Amino acid sequence: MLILHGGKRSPFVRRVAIWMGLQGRDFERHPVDLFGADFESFRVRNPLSRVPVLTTPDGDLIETAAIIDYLETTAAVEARLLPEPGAERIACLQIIALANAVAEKGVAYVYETERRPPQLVWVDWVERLTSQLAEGLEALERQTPTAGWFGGSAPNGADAAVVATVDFLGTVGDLQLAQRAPGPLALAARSRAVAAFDRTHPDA
Ligand SMILES: N[C@@H](CCC(=O)N[C@@H](CS)C(=O)NCC(=O)O)C(=O)O
Repeated sequence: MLILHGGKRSPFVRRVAIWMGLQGRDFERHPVDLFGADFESFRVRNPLSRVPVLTTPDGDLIETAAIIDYLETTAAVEARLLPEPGAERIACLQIIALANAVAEKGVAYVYETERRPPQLVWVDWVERLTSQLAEGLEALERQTPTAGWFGGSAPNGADAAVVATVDFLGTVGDLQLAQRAPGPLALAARSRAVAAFDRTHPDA
């Protein structure tokens, strides 16, 4: 049995959870309290004490991209969520890269605005993150399909990444998602009809 370590809010953990759900895999979820009790003990799975970690018959895997590579290479061809090598795959991976970059900036924004003591918040850094998030969201907006999926008639890896990012940002202060990224928001709303997305939503 595969075990996915990490909580519901993390956009990286969620991307892996959606991915496994769309591939039809069984897995267990193990939440981890990295800012509390589990910080030191979790180093046995990831020396940096970060999630996601996927426990597999081949050992503990770290880093979302490497975990996804494992899931793709161990899945039957028809269950894969990335197109075959070529132009379509490059385009799909670029959407995933953009969604991932936006998620990274969102996580940095959360650390700065929710974790740092208020008297130590670096205002210029928050402004920089806010502008990077705005530009990244607008780039996602330009590329998101107005109906259906990035994957066409069925969701693919780009859908998993964009939905995970947008739903995570929905848990973060006021980033003006409705103005900046109505398309990705609508995609995330449509995705709730699919169990792999719905069951893993941060509110679920
Ligand atoms: N590049 C990493 C990023 C993972 C990451 O930043 N995870 C966050 C949760 S969203 C974490 O574990 N943070 C704890 C820390 O960095 O100390 C990946 O994609 O796996």
